[in-house]
Amino acid sequence: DGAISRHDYRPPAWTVPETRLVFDLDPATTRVTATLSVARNGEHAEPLRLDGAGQEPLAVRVDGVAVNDWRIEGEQLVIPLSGDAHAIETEVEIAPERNTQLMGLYASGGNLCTQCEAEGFRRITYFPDRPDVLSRYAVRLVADKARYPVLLANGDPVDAGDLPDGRHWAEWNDPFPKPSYLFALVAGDLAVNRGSFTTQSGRDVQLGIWVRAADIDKTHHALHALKLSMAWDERVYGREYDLDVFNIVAVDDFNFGAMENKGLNIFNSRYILADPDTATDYDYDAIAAVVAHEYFHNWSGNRITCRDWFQLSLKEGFTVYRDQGFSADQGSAAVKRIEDVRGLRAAQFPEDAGPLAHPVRPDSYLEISNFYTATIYNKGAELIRMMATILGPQGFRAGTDLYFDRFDGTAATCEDFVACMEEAGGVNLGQFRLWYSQAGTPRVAASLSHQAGEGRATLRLAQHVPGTPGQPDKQPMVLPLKLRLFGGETGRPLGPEQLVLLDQPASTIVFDGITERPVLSINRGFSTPVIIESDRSARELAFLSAHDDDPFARYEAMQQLMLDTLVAAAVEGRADHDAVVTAVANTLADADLDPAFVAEAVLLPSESFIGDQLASVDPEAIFRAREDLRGALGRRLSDQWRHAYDQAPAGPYVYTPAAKGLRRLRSVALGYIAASGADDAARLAFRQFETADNMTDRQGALTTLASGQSDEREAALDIFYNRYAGNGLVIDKWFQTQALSSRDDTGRLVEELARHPDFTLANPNRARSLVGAFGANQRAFNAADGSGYRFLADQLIALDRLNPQTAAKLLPPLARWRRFDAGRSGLMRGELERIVATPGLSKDMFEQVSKSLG
Ligand code: BAL
Ligand code: ZN
Repeated sequence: DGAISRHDYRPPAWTVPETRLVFDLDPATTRVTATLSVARNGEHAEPLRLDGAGQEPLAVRVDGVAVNDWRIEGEQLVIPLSGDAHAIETEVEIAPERNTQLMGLYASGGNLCTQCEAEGFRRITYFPDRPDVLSRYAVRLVADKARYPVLLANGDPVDAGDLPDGRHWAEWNDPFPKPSYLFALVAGDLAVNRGSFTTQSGRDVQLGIWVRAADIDKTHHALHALKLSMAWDERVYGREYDLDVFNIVAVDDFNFGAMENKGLNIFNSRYILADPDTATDYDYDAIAAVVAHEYFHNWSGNRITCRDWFQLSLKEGFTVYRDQGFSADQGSAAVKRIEDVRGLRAAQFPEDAGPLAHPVRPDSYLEISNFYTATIYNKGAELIRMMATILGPQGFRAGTDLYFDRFDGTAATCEDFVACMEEAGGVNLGQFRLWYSQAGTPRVAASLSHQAGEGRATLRLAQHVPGTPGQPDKQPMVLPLKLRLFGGETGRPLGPEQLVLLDQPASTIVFDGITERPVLSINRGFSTPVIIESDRSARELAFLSAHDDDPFARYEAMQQLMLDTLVAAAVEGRADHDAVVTAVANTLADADLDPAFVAEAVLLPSESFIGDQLASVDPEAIFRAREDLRGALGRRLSDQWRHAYDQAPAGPYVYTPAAKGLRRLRSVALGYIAASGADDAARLAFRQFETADNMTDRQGALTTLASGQSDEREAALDIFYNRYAGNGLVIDKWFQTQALSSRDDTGRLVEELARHPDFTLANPNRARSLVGAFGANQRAFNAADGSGYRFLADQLIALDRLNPQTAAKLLPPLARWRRFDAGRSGLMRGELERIVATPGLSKDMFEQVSKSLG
């Protein structure tokens, strides 16, 4: 059935120590001449197999002599070879301007660029397109000089010159052997913001951020973040940069967020371009995080790459963990942890609980593009975090040093990484390895009892890992749980924080010397990515939300209290808001707290996260329960919200943790003022919208207005659109804000927006801003008449023809059909069946839909 299995891995029959590529670049027809030095790998009589994508080989030469005994098998070019080492030359022609998949060489905004991960290089030239074939690349680019004055590729520049016919050339050499997925070139009319960085050993590196000339003023934040990342990786992991240049190019049409090509990162422009007028604080944070992530890949991904794509989390999980650490060090570590856990719960937990669940190291796939998931990335990062917790800071650093040292220049496996942790940390991670092979989010039942007479507390823990596709029965995992007891009367900690490794199905922990009624703080810092089912009362949760010394646990207690309240309201119609109102009031009144933390703590859980707690999702009941609680909080704490709203940072916009926190709290407060039904809410929001000197405040106000019914709503949307017409990234926000709005007619508005002249499926950011955002809008998407499902299916069928990879990533909202009532699930299934019956469906979409139905 075309599935690829991890257990079928075999080392490559031929290696390619050296690769020389010549590109005669043109958007309509680009000629690629590839010369591969190939070497037989071991004793065998296998021919050379080069991956392609349907190109016609215009010439095949072996050791300089044209041959015709080659054949095409499937999409591979098969060349019989007699000796142990040969020079293989092929020529093909490709058409970048017709490449709508945005994989391989393609055109974006008048420039030419590449994206090769995972299997895009085969769309450029014939090559063993697998990550364990590492080659040294020398590249010559030839192009029209007026149209493409800038010619970039991996590695260091060698030479450049002019040709007689208005064309010019540039040569680049990358001394580091790399897999083909890290190949990159860019030809374009670009301006550069240059910087430099001196490494810890004293080498000067030229940095360049390349964008269209009009955007050059929006590159300072990214350049600054790059320098911070380079210094951070030296300080925290001892990793130094290794080439003379490091270039980043921003392009508007991009499937991923960015790509870590050696020495030539190519970025989705949304993760480079920022100024206060067009980018929110969230954008600034994300830019720094993605710049850091791609830079960190230079070691965790490029110097050490993956043996095969089943090992994807080796580089992605580890690199996400590294970028999370970097971001935590730039501001509030507590707030960063809260944001990361919220992201994990929004994307990874539902994935792990549905038909697309897969282990962090999968066992099989049809299309690897479908495995760039929250499980590989974010759950993968949690696995690294747990090992760091188990080993402690010194042990973990010794482990990463050993890993970088031992596997530098190779293609490694997840197992290699874990073995280094084990060896350097002096621990046994045998059972821990189940985290790589077992899918599903473990559930931990925790129950604390107090034997007052004996001065003892007893904590009973039990774990359960739910069945997932292909894995009905699970073994118990190793769960590193940080916990601490607090005195319910005095608020004092009853002993230090403990790290408990729960590795049995059930376990009992006894605490002696507990005379005061204890309250349980568990999974502090979210030390293990599980669902805790505890029997803590509303009173205990409110207590922890005010007294826990771990900020994450404090946030978590508040979330649990809110969740319990909202679930009771949605399921039983019981609307008892008192405990939440009191707890939120206490948090708002606590002057010692960081406003950024307060903003996170007082925010209600999302509609979809509430839905995840229910046996069957009732989108309308959840929406109403949440709106009721928002309204009650808004009305009953009206003065407190007004007070928070008035605490604006002084002076013009600055991107600092303190100013960012105040802006965030203000926008949350504005949301509650609007929820209260206050007469002046829309006026207040509109005034903020009009007077804001930055996008954070402007979009915050627009978000509040977009869900309402006021006259100001229409006015603000028009002003916003006209002000930013032509700025694609901001117009994306205009589409997204409306797609995420919670009005009774949001579904109809989204259908209208899909007919807007600025809407196009050809640009992935635009497609995601409308179609992706709408899929995340639980109530609107799950309209009982199935209109949301039909809309998504129509869009996905159209997008699949252009760009299967981006289309397939937007499918998961439909995969959740089992979570809904019979009416909705029937309608969702109907759309899945319609998609899968579409002639010419991509492998990407087929895999996602068939697994969803299965
Ligand atoms: N490697 C694909 C993009 C990223 O994760 O950095
Ligand atoms: Zn990555």
